[in-house]
Amino acid sequence: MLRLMLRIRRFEEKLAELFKRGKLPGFVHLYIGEEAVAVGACSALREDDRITSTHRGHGHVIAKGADVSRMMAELLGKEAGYCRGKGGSMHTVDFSLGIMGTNGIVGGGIPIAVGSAWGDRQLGRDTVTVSFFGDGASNQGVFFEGMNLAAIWKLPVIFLCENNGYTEWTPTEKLTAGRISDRGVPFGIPSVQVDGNDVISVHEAVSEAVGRARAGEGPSLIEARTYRWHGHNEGEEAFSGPYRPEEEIEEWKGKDPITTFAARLVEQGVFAREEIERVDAEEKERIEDAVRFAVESAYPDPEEALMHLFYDERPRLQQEVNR
Ligand SMILES: Cc1ncc(C[n+]2csc(CCOP(=O)(O)OP(=O)(O)O)c2C)c(N)n1
Repeated sequence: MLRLMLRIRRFEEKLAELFKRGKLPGFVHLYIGEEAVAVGACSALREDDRITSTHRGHGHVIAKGADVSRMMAELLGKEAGYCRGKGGSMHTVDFSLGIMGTNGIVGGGIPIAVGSAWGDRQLGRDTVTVSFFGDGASNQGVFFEGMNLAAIWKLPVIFLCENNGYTEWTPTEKLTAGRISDRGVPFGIPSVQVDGNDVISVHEAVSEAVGRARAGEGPSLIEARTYRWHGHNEGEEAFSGPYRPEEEIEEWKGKDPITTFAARLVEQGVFAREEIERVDAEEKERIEDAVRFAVESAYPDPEEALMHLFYDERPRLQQEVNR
């Protein structure tokens, strides 16, 4: 868990650096500060379980097993990337790892997750789908429509809201009434709020929800309270102006999910401080390798600009239905 959180942190720090140097095309939304949610959740899943992700999705896909070299290649627009460099940050997909895609449409992953869970049910699979989404997305109609269908059909789906306190540049309490975790209650969906900076709390809540989903007991809603250290997107200061008090940012940095978990592991004698430093050094090296791989990879052929835009799963699905 610690290694994966460090991998996400170092990957994203590198993206921030590349963005500042003008080396990264397009927008990126960094996940730094929220790593415990993705890692706590995905560590409760099997490889054949699925996730749907968001515009702030690098952490989710790394936690679900994505290779950082292929991700870096995708972000740099190279052919060796997950979508041959044609998708970028908000379209990273690998169905073989159960990654149903990062998604630039706020709330867009929710109906995909419900559909995925319905499909699994129809095909008699015991897989579970986790839908990550933000507090802003919890105000979208598809969230309520998705919860309704998942509840009446008892679908194996987990709605995992990452409440990081802001929807773009607006504080959550100015947009969002009541507690997000209460929103599952009218649908009869077991709902909890957890400390999203505590990887173990997230892991335990998701494990419980997974157990219910696999047992045919239907959906769950988890609201994980956390905070993003960086802006809504990199470079936002060009147009956003200051909108968060410095003390607030500093207070949340004091609750860093990585340093607090590392300190706990050292205190409990699970790892020595030097071992953690070694793991961190390995992850930094992995990210340097990823950048080298991506920089050296080729751009896709312009002649292929309109190819590979749709994934056709029908032949494989047909085989499964025939079985
Ligand atoms: C349907 C839709 N509406 C608006 C936007 C513009 N937009 C992009 S990110 C964002 C805020 C999302 O906030 P939240 O769901 O809390 O996620 P966070 O950025 O905090 O992780 C908005 C409004 C969009 N991409 N899609």
